[in-house]
Amino acid sequence: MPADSVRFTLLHRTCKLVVLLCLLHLSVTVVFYVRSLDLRAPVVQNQQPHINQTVTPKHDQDRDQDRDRDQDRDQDQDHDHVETLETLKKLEKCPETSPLLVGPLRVEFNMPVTLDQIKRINPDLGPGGRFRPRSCVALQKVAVIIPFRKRDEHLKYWLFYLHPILQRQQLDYGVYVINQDGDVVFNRAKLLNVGYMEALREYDYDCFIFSDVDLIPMDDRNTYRCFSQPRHLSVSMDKFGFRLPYNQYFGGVSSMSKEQYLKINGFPNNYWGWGGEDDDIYNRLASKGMSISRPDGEVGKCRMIRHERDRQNEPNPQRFDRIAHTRDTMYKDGINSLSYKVVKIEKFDLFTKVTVDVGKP
Ligand code: UDH
Ligand code: MN
Repeated sequence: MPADSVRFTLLHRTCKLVVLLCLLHLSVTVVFYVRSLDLRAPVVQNQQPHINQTVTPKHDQDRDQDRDRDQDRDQDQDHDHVETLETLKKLEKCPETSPLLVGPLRVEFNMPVTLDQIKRINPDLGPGGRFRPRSCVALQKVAVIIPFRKRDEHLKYWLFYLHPILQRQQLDYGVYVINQDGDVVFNRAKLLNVGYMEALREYDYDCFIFSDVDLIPMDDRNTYRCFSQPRHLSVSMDKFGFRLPYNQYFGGVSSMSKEQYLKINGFPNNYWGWGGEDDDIYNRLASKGMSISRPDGEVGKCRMIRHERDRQNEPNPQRFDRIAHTRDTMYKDGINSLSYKVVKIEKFDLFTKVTVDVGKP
């Protein structure tokens, strides 16, 4: 082969190699560029649902706590800026379903909780356990009424779990603990009537949640608000094997609008001791042609803190006789015949405590 031809082949091969290398380099660059685009999108999406969370879903709770703290710090810094923007534009109504909800929650009662710690993880609460969302106007003004006497340990867990849930539900709410003064026999329904009256003296609430102190929802989609019919919220309790004990059951946690409550003349005042008052309330609703609205069994799951029967709250032997006559008694016994004496009103950081003398049987 002539020398020229040898040189040409060599040059030709070298050029081919250079072109191949260029192509290789180009494709590697393209692959890395595309991958970097793919990676960036999901990270942004994953960060979204963590905004404003305090209690997190079952499995991620511990890991998320540090991250949430960091985000809270960032949010505090952004807060002034957001506030100015909000005052500039008129706030819109909150959406029908809050975007902050996380679904199923881990609920346990074996760790110690303190009021200070609960206060720290709920920095947006106002005195007396009041809250309203910052970014939108809440759809309902909700008073949460808790009948109470000597259950401080249960109340701590209630506050620990419920405050973050109620905030994620974007409610304009206040928590009222109605504490029966003295040691005479307990009267749950009368305390609920007192709660209705006392909450309304403070703010123009349009919805009332009546909750036992020892019941905690296991899913934040179980919204503590009012519906077009009276709502039973604790539909699937661990103590009843996560089932409804009977169809007419209305005990534990329920909600009623002002209108629904007034239509049945409130609750009975003369059920002293344990039992029957919830069935009386059911009879009142039924006699007014109302039906019970409920969440489904999954969303309505909740846990009751285990406890012994309290002193001075023995089963009421008169209860069967009384619930047989609801339709005759409901118009003279209720919110229109309620009498009580307020002993003390205390505004704590996490709740308002109304101590009340409800008299005796
Ligand atoms: N409550 C008090 N203090 C009392 C009694 C009742 O705060 O002394 C309130 C409290 O909000 C409670 C609610 O009234 O959640 C209902 O009373 P309860 O929890 O005693 O009713 P429950 O049906 O219990 O849950 C019945 C007694 C179970 C005894 C089980 C023994 N193993
Ligand atoms: Mn109980």
